[in-house]
Amino acid sequence: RPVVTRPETQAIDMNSRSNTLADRDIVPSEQTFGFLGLGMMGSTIVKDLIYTGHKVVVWNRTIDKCQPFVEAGAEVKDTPMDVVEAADVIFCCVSDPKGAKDLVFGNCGVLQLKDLNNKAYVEMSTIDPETSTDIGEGIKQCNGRYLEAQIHGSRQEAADGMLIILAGGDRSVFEECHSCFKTIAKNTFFLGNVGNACKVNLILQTILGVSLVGLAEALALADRFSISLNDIIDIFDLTSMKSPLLLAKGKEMAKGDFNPQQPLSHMQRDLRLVLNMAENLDQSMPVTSITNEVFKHTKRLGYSEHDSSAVFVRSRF
Ligand code: NA7
Repeated sequence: RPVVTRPETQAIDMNSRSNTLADRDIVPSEQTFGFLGLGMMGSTIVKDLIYTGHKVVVWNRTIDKCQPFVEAGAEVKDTPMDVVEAADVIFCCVSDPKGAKDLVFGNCGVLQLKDLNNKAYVEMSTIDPETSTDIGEGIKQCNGRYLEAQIHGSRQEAADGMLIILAGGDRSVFEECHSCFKTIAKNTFFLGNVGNACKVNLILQTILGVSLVGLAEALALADRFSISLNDIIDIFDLTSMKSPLLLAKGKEMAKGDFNPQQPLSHMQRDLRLVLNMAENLDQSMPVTSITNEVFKHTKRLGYSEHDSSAVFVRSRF
């Protein structure tokens, strides 16, 4: 079993700006925006929201991560509940459905406030439709408005302001977030009821996961034949199969560079959520099931925090 080193944590460069921002002509909303969760995605998003003139109040479980945002002009609060009190619209962007629910229903969570007074809660963490429905109902029962706004894209696409926003729920919240979405995304879709955006996001993740495992297996076979992976990628680039993502991921596999753009643990979480969704519908998804097993095994080999392209390591065994 190889010794696996954790990928280096990339520090957020508070001074970097996506090239696209200058062309977008953003007029910031005058509302106060709360932000819960300053991981890689959350940090990148908040940095750009501050830069484009939005008033932002932040909270993160590991409080140290808030410091650069204080220096950049954000206010920091001690609990999620405090953020909700201080903001009109509150975004949440944490790792998984459990974390997303904890922030709403847990101690010092959003619903401790009892009356949300028509404030808006926007869930950006990748979650399943059932979790989103539960969160949305909790928020509505406390007189709040709810929007699921799933962010589709890699960490680099977030840094470039090139995410795709998939939204469902309260349309008035969607409109109120216009200047924020315009800051961070190249496209924004309103898909109707709560749950729809989560479904679409997870369907897109299914395509991604299955494609990566196919690519990894094919490149591993080439490697066994001692065929240059760079040659395969160059030829692939000339075919009608080529896609920017598969080319980029193929190059990462060839180099063994698994800098986490789409962490492998997130990909496996998404496949698990997809399979749970399918289970409830008796929908057969044999290829996705096997894909999930491949990602699970790669996690066990120590590649949780690497990029999803690290599935190549497992395929080579
Ligand atoms: P990261 O960089 O792994 O960051 C995860 C964030 O989630 C980070 O702020 C964590 O806080 C936070 N987190 C995780 N679990 C919890 C719980 N239980 N309670 C509170 N906060 C929590 O992920 P990304 O930023 O790349 O991605 C975030 C989401 O965007 C994810 O759903 C993607 O699919 C889309 P910490 O700093 O560890 O204290």
